[in-house]
Amino acid sequence: MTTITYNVPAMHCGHCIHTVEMEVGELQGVQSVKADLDTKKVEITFDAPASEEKIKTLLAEIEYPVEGLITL
Ligand SMILES: [Cu+2]
Repeated sequence: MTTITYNVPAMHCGHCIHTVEMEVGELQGVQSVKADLDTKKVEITFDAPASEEKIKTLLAEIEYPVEGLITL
């Protein structure tokens, strides 16, 4: 199990938070998604078959590109 935190500055309202949590949450292998509007951070816990690459690709596709990784 891996937990990563991404910086996603394109999130600007509750709808964005909902969309990001729902879309990423539907990726197979993703255990939990917590998006925070104030900090623009998304914390994702996942296992295979999900991967950082798949998560980043998905976020780019739904117009919420990852701008940085906050390492823990
Ligand atoms: Cu929004």
